[in-house]
Amino acid sequence: MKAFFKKLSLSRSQASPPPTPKASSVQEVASHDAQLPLHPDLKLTTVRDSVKNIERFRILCVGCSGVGKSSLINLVFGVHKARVSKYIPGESDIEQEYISDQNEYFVLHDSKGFEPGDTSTFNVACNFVSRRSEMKELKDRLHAIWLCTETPASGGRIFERGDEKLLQLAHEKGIPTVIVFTRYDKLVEIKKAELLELDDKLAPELAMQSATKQASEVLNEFVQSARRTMKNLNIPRVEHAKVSIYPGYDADAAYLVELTRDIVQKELQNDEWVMWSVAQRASLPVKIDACVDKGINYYHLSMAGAAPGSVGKILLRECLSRVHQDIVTCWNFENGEKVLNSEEFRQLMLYLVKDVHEKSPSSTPPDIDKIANFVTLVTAASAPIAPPVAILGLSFFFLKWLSDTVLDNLPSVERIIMAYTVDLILVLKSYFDFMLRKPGLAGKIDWIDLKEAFEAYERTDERQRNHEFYRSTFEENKSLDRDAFRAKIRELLTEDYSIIEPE
Ligand SMILES: Nc1nc2c(ncn2[C@@H]2O[C@H](COP(=O)(O)OP(=O)(O)OP(=O)(O)O)[C@@H](O)[C@H]2O)c(=O)[nH]1
Ligand SMILES: [Mg+2]
Repeated sequence: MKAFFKKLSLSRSQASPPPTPKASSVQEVASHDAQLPLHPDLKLTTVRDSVKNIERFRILCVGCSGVGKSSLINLVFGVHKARVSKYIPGESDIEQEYISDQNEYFVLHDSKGFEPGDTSTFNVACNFVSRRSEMKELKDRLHAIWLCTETPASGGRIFERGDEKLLQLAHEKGIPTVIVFTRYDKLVEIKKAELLELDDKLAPELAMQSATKQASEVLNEFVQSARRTMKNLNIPRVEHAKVSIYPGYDADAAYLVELTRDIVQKELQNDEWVMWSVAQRASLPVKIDACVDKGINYYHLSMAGAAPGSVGKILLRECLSRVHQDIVTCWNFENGEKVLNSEEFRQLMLYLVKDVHEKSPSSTPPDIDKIANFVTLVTAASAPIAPPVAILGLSFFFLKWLSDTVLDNLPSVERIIMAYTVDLILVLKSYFDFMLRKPGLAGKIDWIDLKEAFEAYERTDERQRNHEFYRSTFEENKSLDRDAFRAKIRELLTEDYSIIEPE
């Protein structure tokens, strides 16, 4: 996964006045949906509602210089390089907001660690945390803290008194906090070297296996001891995660992302967890969960007569378009607006799901050659603005049906919405997987690679199986209620992915 997160560059702006992003999709989302009311009873917010309200996930990284804060941020948010200022004595760097031009959905505050006797850094940090926790607007509040400390290799105190006090304060202010043990690979390497010194004939894989186990035991002892100290100081339990930016430790970064999401979801009352799911680029399950929980809410809002901007009934094509936009926002690929929200990509998605609408007795797989021709046309220099739908063989009747059909509890409508949602998530997932094997891609999306992702998805028998499922589940006169609908989508998607718990 590391390859995905290689590039990185954060631009810096001052906290006050708040940063003005360039022509950004945050702004586009905000202006596009400015007039959209939420439906308070239903709590059916969409991904775009969360982006509109929260704008960016605001995270504070605290830790001594060199512990690996910037490297971790690069890894988790899939950016190239966290340009971090040199600390100037007396200047409070924590106030500075770092906003990446490669991932605009998070804002980073960076604080050096608390050395004994350095009360000024500590006071500035506490002041910042208190103030940011009390701000009126959700978007201005601090949404999470990562207290970073290098994974200890030998005995000694892990936390300074200042760290303990910060944990206490974060608890009082209700700010989700995780203790992050960085550069974990170094502990594993130490253990491996010790083992090889004892037995130089030990096979490298066996040495690595034992070293991994021993490192985990050593860290666990530190954690238990730190927990005892905190208990004595009446500091409530704070969750922890270990990380490394090195290959082979991807599951640890994904676990940190999942843990952060869980704590944010539990401690904060709003949709900050959705903003987190959008901003991070290290965990597939976190993205998929948010898509399932929020991505199809426009459809449910429409069915409840509460869809934003609706006067009368919503048309199926409009609904698919809103669901599409929401899921694409959640995936937060660089270039996502340009490629994934294009009319051409929407046409490809319709092509992918059209067979669930047709009356033939079994699903027909999409023609890979047609997709290839279509992509060639889309990417050709002399291409017309919208390539002829005819290449894909999207029938006039199918398109007209989508454009004329009003949303209703009709099996044919539910079938298409479910097929579109699941297929879109699986194509994006396929691209995500594919990208990890191509170091140069690093979070960007383009047509040629997207085509390969389509083909990879097509090669799985998952598509065929899912399409048969949609057709059999939504037979004539059979429809699902909101919870059952969501549960089915989750079921179809979770067959294929699972959260990997690191040791
Ligand atoms: N072995 C190992 N080295 C790491 C890891 N993460 C970061 N490093 C290295 O540690 C050094 C410091 O990393 P940074 O990410 O710049 O640390 P920082 O906490 O941001 O440091 P300041 O910006 O000075 O506060 C760099 O040389 C990184 O390459 C890791 O997981 N394992
Ligand atoms: Mg740094």
